[in-house]
Formats: sequence, structure tokens, C-alpha cells
Amino acid sequence: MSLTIYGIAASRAVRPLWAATELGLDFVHVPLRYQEGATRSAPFRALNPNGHIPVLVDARPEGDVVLWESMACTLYLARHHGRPDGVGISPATPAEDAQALRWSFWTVSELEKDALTVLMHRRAMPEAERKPELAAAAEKRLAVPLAVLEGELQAAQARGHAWLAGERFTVADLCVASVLAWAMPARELLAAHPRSAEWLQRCLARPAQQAMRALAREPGISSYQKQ
Ligand SMILES: N[C@@H](CCC(=O)N[C@@H](CS)C(=O)NCC(=O)O)C(=O)O
Repeated sequence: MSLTIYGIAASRAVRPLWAATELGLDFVHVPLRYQEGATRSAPFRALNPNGHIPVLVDARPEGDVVLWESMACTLYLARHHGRPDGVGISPATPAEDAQALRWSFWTVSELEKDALTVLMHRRAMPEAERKPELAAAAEKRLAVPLAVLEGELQAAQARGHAWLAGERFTVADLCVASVLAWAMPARELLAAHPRSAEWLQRCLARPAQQAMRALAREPGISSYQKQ
């Protein structure tokens, strides 16, 4: 095994896990939790001094590549463990690579914080601790990037494309969908952006994404073999 991904699937680790599964890679999954300070141990901090999951370790003949930051891990897998064949999720052209870079940076800067607020204050936190007014404010702000996504999907569809970077699902779609999924409790917001809502459902219906949901329920270290 040359690839190890640290981090439970119910975290930002889902992004590289989903990518590795889409790519059909063999990898070891170490489902390290972020709760109770598990990521703050000295051995783990030697991998990621930030004390966060995910971490990707790629044992290569020339030495280990240790990578943190979920979007970087995801793009790295597509670039260095996928084939630029125009079939899989890896960018096959500079234009597709540009889309992957653009959408992943856009996701962390324009979408992630408010989508997480929606998730936490509409669904994830104990009901007594939720602050619906924080979720409502986040949803109002999210209308701005969602209008952008809606417009881009509309333009893509006018060109006969069903996905963000072209005619097939790519890592660009994966990066955005993995975060927009957090905003699913904001039903009215998504209903107001029907192309984005429909595209998100298509992303989440993919077999590799379904496998992620099963993975989120598994407690132990797992190895995944290519079919
Ligand atoms: N920007 C980082 C954020 C990583 C992050 O905050 N991960 C959370 C889990 S989703 C974590 O490890 N939290 C543990 C902690 O902060 O103690 C990334 O995208 O990888």
C-alpha cells in the first residue's frame, strides 16, 4: 500500500476519500476522529502541525509525500494518481485543470464557512445549542456564491454540459459538492437555485459518494482494493 488517508469520513477527510474511491485506488484509511483532541497528539502533529484531519501520506520510491489541507489532498490525488484520459475525474487538459483549481479555491473561500454554519446550526449540533439566527444569516450570504454556481451551471448546460468542467463529473464537481452538501438543510436556499440543487443530487448519487456514507459508519482501519 502506498497511500494512507487519515481522518473519519464524517469530516473534511471525505474529500480525498471520495476522490480516492472515484479513482479506484488502493489505499489505507485510518479513521482518526477530530473529537476529543485525537488530532492533537505528538505523533499526529508530526504529520500535520495544525492538528487537523485529513492528512494524506503517499509512500513513493523517492520518499514519503505528506500532505494536509483537504482540497490540496484531493487535487493531488486527481493529478498524481489519476489518468488524464478524459474519462475519469482527473483534469485532462489545462482548461480542466484550471477549472479544478478555480472551483476548489472558490469553495474554501466563498462557500465553506457559511455552509458549515448551516450544517452546525440546522442539523449537527444538539438542538438546545443551535442558533437559527446564525444559520439564517449564513444562508443569506450563501445566496451570493450560489447565484454564481447557478449561472455557471446554466452556461454549462447551454453548451450541452452537465458538469462544472465539461461533459463528465470531475474533481471540480467533487470539491464543490463535498462542501455544498453541508448546506442541504437550507432547503429554501437550494430550492431557489434549482440547477445547483439538481447538480448536487447527481453528485451525491454517485456510487463512490454512496460508499463514503457507508465508510462514515465503519469504526476500524480499512484497506481498499481496486476492483
Ligand atoms: N483547512 C483544513 C481544515 C481542516 C480541519 O479543520 N479539520 C477538522 C475536521 S473537519 C479538524 O481536524 N478539527 C480538529 C481540531 O481542530 O482539533 C482542511 O481543509 O483540511
